[in-house]
Amino acid sequence: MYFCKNLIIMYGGGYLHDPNASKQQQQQDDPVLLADFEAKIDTGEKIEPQDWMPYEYRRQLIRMIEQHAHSEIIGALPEGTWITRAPGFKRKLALIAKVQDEIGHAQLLYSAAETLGKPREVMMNDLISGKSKYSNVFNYPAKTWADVTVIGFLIDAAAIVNQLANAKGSYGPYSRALVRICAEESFHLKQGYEGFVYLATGSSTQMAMLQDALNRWWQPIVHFFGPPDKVSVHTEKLMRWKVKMATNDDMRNQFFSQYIPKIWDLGLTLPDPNLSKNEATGEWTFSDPDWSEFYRVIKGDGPCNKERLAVRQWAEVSGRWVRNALYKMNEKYVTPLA
Ligand code: FAQ
Repeated sequence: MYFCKNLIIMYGGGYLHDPNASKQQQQQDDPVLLADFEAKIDTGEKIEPQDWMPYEYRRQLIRMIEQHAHSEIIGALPEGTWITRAPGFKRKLALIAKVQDEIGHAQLLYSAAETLGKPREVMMNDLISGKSKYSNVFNYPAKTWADVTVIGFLIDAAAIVNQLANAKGSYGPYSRALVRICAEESFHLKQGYEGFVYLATGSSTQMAMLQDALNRWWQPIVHFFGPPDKVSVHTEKLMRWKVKMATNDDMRNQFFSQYIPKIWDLGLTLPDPNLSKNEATGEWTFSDPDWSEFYRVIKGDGPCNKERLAVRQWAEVSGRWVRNALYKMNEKYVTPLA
């Protein structure tokens, strides 16, 4: 807590939590400061934590970075359950390293969100109480080893499309964190693709297992980029402030162009008879996925939401003694006799 308070003071993040300001006062932005801020954004300058920023810019960034950080730690869970069952020593090692990287990404992202004034403990409480969102895709089970390769290949690929775009965004700490995260994600993508190709070119049983996993994951992956632009709530404002650098539909289309050909080349199919590309425009046609399922999942009612949060709640309670020990660094501890 001491550390968080220092961060807030250091970066001026108290703006969001000023106890003396009413909500209305906090939301009223000085028009001159706002014009300067928008001019900076237009010239491509980065916004840093100590800079003045509109209330809504700060609020939106906290929302997005926090959801991203939560997605990383929850995202480690479906693959994490496969560490002990990964086929062979090398695949175990690679999976351990990947899962560890995802947790590291969460650390970077929580730190970036903290520079905006929301303490990590509050973010963690909002996750485990179910108040905060995290990516839809991590609420589905990884039933077989093929699921792990689909996650490593296609979900990491989808994350890279999104994060490479966001890495060019206006908020310094977030964009710098994303540069490093993308470098690591590209290794994940390589290990996912290698495992995916191995199954696709293996026995008919391996191929069937992969096809089954792909069929189950396709719709959640299409959902991953968010609702269509015409109903996306935040895109317009976030694009204006260069927090998002591409729309949901553009990112989804880019992902289709880069990865559908790779899937088809391996002789696999996708569970959408309408998938086709207009070569002249580069636009893909696809069946509208079931968006009611997407909203149900992100509101907490997916196949694994309860299980995922239960793991985080358990980790919070059973790791509390470690955090308490860290916060009281000056306290003397008994030296163990044995
Ligand atoms: N899941 O107005 P929009 C990873 C919500 S990291 C859940 O279009 P926006 C690494 C949205 O929050 C994956 N909720 O929203 C890894 C909003 O609800 P709210 C995470 C979603 O923000 C790989 C509502 O719908 N990446 O995978 C989703 O403009 C492998 C309206 O939507 C990031 O978080 C969704 N998919 O655009 C780890 C990147 N989509 O808050 C382990 C940063 C939308 O009003 C293994 N985030 N919603 O209640 C973004 O780029 C954006 O937030 C989007 C959504 C593009 C995800």
